[in-house]
Amino acid sequence: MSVVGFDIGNENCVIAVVKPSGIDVLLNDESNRETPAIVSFGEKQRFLGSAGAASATMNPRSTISQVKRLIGRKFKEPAVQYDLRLFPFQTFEGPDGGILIHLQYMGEPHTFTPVQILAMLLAHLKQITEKNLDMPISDCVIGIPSYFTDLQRREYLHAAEIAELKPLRLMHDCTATALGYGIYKTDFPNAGPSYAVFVDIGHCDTQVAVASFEHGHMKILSHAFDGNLGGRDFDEVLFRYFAEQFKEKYNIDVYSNIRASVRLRAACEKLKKVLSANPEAQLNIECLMDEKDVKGFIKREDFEKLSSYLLERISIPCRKALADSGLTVDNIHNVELVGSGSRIPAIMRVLASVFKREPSRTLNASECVARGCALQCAMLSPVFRVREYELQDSFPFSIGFSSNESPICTLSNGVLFPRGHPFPSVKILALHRSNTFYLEAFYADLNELPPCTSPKISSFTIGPFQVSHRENVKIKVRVQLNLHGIVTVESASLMEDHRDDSRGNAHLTSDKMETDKHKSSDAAYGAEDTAAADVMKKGKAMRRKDVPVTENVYGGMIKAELSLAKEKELQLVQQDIKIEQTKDKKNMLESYVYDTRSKLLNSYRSFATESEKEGISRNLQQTEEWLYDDGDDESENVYTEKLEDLKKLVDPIENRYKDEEARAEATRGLLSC
Ligand code: ATP
Ligand code: K
Ligand code: MG
Repeated sequence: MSVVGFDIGNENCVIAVVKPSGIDVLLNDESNRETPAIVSFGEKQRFLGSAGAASATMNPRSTISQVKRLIGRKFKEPAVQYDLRLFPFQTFEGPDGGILIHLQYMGEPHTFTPVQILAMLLAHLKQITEKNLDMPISDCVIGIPSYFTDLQRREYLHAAEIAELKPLRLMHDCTATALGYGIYKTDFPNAGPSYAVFVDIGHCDTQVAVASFEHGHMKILSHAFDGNLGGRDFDEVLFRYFAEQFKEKYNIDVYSNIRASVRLRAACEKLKKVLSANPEAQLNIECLMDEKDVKGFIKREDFEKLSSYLLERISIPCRKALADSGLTVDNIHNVELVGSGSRIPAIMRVLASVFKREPSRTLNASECVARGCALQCAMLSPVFRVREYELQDSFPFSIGFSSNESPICTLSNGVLFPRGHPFPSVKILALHRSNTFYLEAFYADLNELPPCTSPKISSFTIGPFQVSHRENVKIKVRVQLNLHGIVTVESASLMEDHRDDSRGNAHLTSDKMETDKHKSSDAAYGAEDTAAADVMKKGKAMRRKDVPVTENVYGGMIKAELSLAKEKELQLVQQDIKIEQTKDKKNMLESYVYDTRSKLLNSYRSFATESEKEGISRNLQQTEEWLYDDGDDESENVYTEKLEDLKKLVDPIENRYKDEEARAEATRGLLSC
């Protein structure tokens, strides 16, 4: 059993595992610590991660990146439409209003949902992990943005299921970072907790969290975000600058050419990185469009001026997180800056002015999320022992519950979990009903959410249950905001009062929230009471009976779609394996040709007649030519047969050579006795 943390970025993915010696970040097939979040569909197989990145400019229309941003979103959302215009691949609106990705694969049109693409990426990361650890894995913790909606979280779990992974937790990125920071922290102030702010600037988003740390535990006080502000937006500033310039200078419109846009965008991202270390940078792209080579130049200060509106926006979530935490800058002991998007030097200045201190970079900016996730996975895993450490996250959105149209009287407006509520958390509702009823979970304040989020989360049917005399009975409903930050009704039970005078009393009682339990991390799963057990309450004998609960989520995959997606993924995997095996066989044949050729000149020299040598050489020559020509793209069987044919010719010589070797060995053995 292994414990693994995955950071799935819009640009890069990182895998961390906890080992007895500490936390390791795993290397991918190219020996890199970061794996591009790219899935590319070639002519005959998929290319995932680094291999996908390599074919991005060759095959832009069938190469999918930034899929994380499309999970659980609607095609028509303005922010989605903005993103889709930047992507070289084709998308459509699905029947449920979601996004469908349309591409050519193996000469045929194919359609995938973002969840399927994410699953491919997860499966690839799983494969890298298994190869590294040399054992199968499934338990993991996956980082997610704190602003993910209920639906996005559920869709992430679906993707994980397709990839045959079992997330013990979907963990907010900044919470993971804070855990990795806090668990090793020893330098606490003399009195009271130590407060730190985490600012994570990635490729597409900016997330901020304020946390408090004390010996043995940490608490997230607030989360804030801008879901549309990251390194990518700075690339876009450069892209637009040069695209305009090239219209005048070279009379080319890169906007009209997908490949040219993809190449210019990639070049602008490189240029941006150069500007992080140098006061100026040059851009050179050969044959960008209309067979024209282009050149460009920009100074860092001009880049900063062009992107000043973006730089200013970074301060907004920072101030918001601080305000929501109830602290002021004077309370903050440390500001940690992470995420590779934060490497633009001007960002330091913005943060220094917001927090009135230079941010630190003590954490590994690109690995901290995965490391924190791996740690959390170890903490949650039953097979791993980790030092006792208490971790409390805070939920960024207010969630309300209503029943048959009217809010359940809890806090104002039916809010059951107000914004900033610690989670995981369980609340028990005591309702008085005589018949099957419905509960609706909804977002109580859409201003807290990314624009265009629907307020509807899910609905729950509670019932049927039997009552005598059509009277109201007391139903206890356990509502959970679980470890993933997903709202569910865990169970419902009918409370039967076994005293004689109980009837008639029940309907006088109004609906209410009975208890509010929130415990940190894994503890929350332990239900404190069992259904169908007798409980004694104020001397009364209460019997509880389970009432069925049916969940209906608004949007997302249904069971049948999920099993279809699993089947489809298996087929795609089979095809990839088939092509990989074919390549292996082809390589084997190729090396056999070269090997045998050199052996004919060396070890086989005195074991073959001239005519044998000639015959074999001719065959080798023919095979080599065939490999570059008709045999470049053949099936596995054909390569295997060719190899067998060659071996039939060569084996007699190989055998003579081996016999002689064995004789010589035996003689050596005799002599040394
Ligand atoms: P997200 O968190 O949005 O899902 P991610 O986790 O993949 O995305 P990161 O890997 O943290 O994102 O950061 C990627 C961004 O960092 C890219 O926009 C990249 O261009 C940018 N970046 C990397 N190195 C530098 C650098 N030296 N200077 C400026 N930007 C950089
Ligand atoms: K990342
Ligand atoms: Mg990130």
